[in-house]
Amino acid sequence: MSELLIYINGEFVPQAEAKVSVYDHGFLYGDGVFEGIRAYNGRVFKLQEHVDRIFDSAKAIAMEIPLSKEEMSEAILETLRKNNLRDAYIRPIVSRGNGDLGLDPRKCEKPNVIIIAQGWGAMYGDLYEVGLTGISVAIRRNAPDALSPNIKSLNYLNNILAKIEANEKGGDEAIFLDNNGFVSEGSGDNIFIVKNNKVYTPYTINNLKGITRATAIELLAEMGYETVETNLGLFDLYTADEIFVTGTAAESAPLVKLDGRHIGTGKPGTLTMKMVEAFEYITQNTGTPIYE
Ligand code: PXG
Repeated sequence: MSELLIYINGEFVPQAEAKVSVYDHGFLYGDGVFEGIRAYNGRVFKLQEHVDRIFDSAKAIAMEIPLSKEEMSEAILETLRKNNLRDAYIRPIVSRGNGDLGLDPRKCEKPNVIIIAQGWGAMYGDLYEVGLTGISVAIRRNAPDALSPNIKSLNYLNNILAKIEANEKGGDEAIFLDNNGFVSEGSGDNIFIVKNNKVYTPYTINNLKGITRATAIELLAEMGYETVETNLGLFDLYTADEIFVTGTAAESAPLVKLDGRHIGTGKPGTLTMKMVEAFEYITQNTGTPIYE
């Protein structure tokens, strides 16, 4: 693969030279926000929604992105064009910027805006057919009144600790509970369950307002299923007929085992597989065109 061009503050820089300062507060403190976006078949899926979300994340941490939403969208498209990409994973990052070793964000003159785009291979491979194994982890999701999980911030240590714990215990994905014992989300995806032909998902107070989650709710509605947002406990997950997770990376993926319990039949469920298909269709056939 030829060297990628990375967008840094309005310029395109070869990968090997794409660097940020050691005084960048994103590096020093996780002080910044990011997005994970995908392009399929020459179109960016839910571009506007992702751009809106990174601006909301920035707003929540009192940081002003030095671009308009239109400029950010165009920069994302231009990064894809510069790299001749049609199927890609796109990572916009906005950090507070270069400061000094102190915490004070007022020392950071201007946010750094970076966009990395690269060709994409499926995250979980054949696990779509086989299904994922989940582990409910001991570490709790960040409390909404400490660091809201609604902010897609550069501080993903909570998620990484969950991933380490799930890996250690032999799982593909971690399932987080919040400090009240309510189901929150996976380390990088939202959770849905199917029970007696009804679909449930947690409220978004304790998880990321997933764009794939919102898409799943729409697709389910088109299939005649209303998704009920409610508090869920581990009991609800263990006794569900089906569980699937949704995310930009995972799309919609079946979770067939949790903490040693088979979920439903232990095979990907009927509605889950319909969702996998519906996702494939919507991602292949909608989105913002890159080249025209
Ligand atoms: N929860 C969390 C904590 C996430 O990070 C989601 C839910 C799903 O949101 P979307 O909007 O993507 O449906 C995410 C998104 C990765 C990776 O490499 C993770 C995400 C996005 C891209 C890559 O694991 N997480």
